[in-house]
Amino acid sequence: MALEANYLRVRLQQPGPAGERQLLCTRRARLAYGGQQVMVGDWVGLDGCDWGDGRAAVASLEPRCSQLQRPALANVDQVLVVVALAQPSLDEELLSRFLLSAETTGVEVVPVLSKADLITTAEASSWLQRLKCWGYDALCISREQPETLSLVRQRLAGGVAVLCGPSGVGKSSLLNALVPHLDLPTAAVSGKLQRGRHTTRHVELHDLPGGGLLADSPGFNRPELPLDQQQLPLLFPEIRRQLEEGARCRFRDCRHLQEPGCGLDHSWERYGTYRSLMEQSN
Ligand SMILES: Nc1nc2c(ncn2[C@@H]2O[C@H](COP(=O)(O)OP(=O)(O)OP(=O)(O)O)[C@@H](O)[C@H]2O)c(=O)[nH]1
Ligand SMILES: [Mg+2]
Ligand SMILES: [Zn+2]
Repeated sequence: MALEANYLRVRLQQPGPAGERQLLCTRRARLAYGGQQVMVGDWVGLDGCDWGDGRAAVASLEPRCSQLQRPALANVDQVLVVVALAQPSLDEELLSRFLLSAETTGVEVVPVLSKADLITTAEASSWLQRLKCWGYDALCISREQPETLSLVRQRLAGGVAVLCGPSGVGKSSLLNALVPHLDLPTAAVSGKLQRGRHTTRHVELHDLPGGGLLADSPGFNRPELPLDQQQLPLLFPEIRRQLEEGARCRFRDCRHLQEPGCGLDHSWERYGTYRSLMEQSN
């Protein structure tokens, strides 16, 4: 669940003899000799359980189904890309950049548009519609509208998810609203740059009442994108969808730019973004 100084806080798959849910664990030396670094989100095997003290040792590490670098988190099922609809106002170039960066994880990406209370319902639906065309089933949320939070709960039930996005968009506020008694620090968006203050610093998984685990992450303002011509097309759901539906190009290494016999439709909103990223890449 979390790394705390020299300890790992491990949640038990089944509660202990006195109903214990978590143990504070050290690492067995052989883990380190095997070159294995335990990450938050890892499934681990324990030994030496001392129920009286609530202590144990991590003795083994299960293979991962996914691994994120930033934040460092294993076995994530969904990356929630949170951007604010207002304060700071939604910049589509930045949203796209966060989505593409999240897509590099290979994990399902869910855009979450926050602070919906600050704009009209019509504006919010038009954003949802637009994201639908990009290939995303996005969520609109607001702390002031509890029904929007239940949609998030439903979407997260069961899996492991992480909140990513710029600073000040309300990631920690969302987690506080979803988890009873949680009181993560949040900070007002300040100054004329309309940026948050990077309030969140460490990675930790939180149990959601409806099932599932959710981690917060510190916001950052502009993720770097991989400029790899092989990988870039697959970061766009618009392209993936066409290929899944059977679109074929004459050349196997078609970059979907000006090649003869390109079988993709190029008339989608973010095609210009795609083209300029491909042109900058190698
Ligand atoms: N109007 C409105 N404001 C919100 C909402 N959610 C959060 N805020 C405000 O947005 C500001 C930033 O919230 P945080 O939760 O600290 O943002 P964060 O994304 O965790 O920021 P970092 O930790 O810096 O990455 C705070 O002033 C919150 O009160 C919302 O639904 N509506
Ligand atoms: Mg935060
Ligand atoms: Zn093509």
